[in-house]
Amino acid sequence: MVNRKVLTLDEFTIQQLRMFPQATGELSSLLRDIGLASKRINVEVNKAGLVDILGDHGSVNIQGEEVKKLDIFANNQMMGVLRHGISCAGIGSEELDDIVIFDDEVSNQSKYVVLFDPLDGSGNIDVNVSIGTIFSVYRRVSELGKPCTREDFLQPGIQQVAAGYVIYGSSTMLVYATRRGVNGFTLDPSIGEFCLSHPDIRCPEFGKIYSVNHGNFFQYSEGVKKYINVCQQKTTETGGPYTQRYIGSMVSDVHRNLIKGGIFMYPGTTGKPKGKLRLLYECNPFAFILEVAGGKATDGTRRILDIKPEELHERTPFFVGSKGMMEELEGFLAK
Ligand code: AHM
Ligand code: MG
Repeated sequence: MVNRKVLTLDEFTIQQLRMFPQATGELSSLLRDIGLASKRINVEVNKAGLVDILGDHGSVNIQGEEVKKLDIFANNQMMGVLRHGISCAGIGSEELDDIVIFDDEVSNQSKYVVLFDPLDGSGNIDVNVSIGTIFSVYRRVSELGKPCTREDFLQPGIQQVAAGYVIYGSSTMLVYATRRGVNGFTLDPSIGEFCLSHPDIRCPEFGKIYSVNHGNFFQYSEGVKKYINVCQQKTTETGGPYTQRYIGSMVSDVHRNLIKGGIFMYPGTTGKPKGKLRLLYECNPFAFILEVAGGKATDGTRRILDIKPEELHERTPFFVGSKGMMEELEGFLAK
């Protein structure tokens, strides 16, 4: 039986809209569009082990990495709903080398641009590990009525209006943040709707989990190594040792730490001083979500949300999580 006490994503966004009579509903409509794309992606991700959709697509993306077929499917779904909706003037995607400006009568009047990683962690698809979609929404700085411009996409993360992710896990969840809060919705497959399951998510100030690729340990800076050592030790201040958990699928790793409390790190290495993760598609959205939930995010020295991007695909070292644990880490990085 359908539980009428539970709000669906649409009902929730409309309820939010009603609290602000001056709002136009464009953001709600955009979130609905993303919800629809993610339901379609979810269907294909669930079938991934069954159909001949797995495997390399044979092309290489702008980052020089293999592209799987599902990445392309997910990219096209996201781009399709946003192009056909009324709220988005253009998109940037981790899978595309350049932005796509929609440039039609309706889109040129749209307030927002959206950046997304359509299927993060897709290297995990063929071993049935949770993967996700990450998105980030900015208000345009270019003139309404005209096509959007590159400047709309290269804004610092602090200008995000909303950010979120979908996790295709043991259940499928959509979590999104606006400045007013972070809310999580679980897909009820029986009605095909995202239902509010995690209202007003707050990240615990301390947690017991640290997440990092230990394989790179000897390539990290001394500060990062020392902090990892502290995570492994029992001290009266930290109450450690902490538990190490690293799925290698950022959406799942950060989602778990957001809910349970913890810290996620993708530091620079001697070979790759800027690490692996992309500022615009991966780090900014999670930095925004975690900050709204009470956590912190830095590149080791700077607040992620203050970084002015120079390129669409730039990478940055990334540290994100519970406020208290981030402050512990900062103590080591400053030394
Ligand atoms: P992708 O965008 O190519 O999928 O890569 C990003 C993923 C993140 O989800 C994850 O945190 C990271 O790569 C894991 O990288 P590594 O295997 O180097 O630890
Ligand atoms: Mg990614």
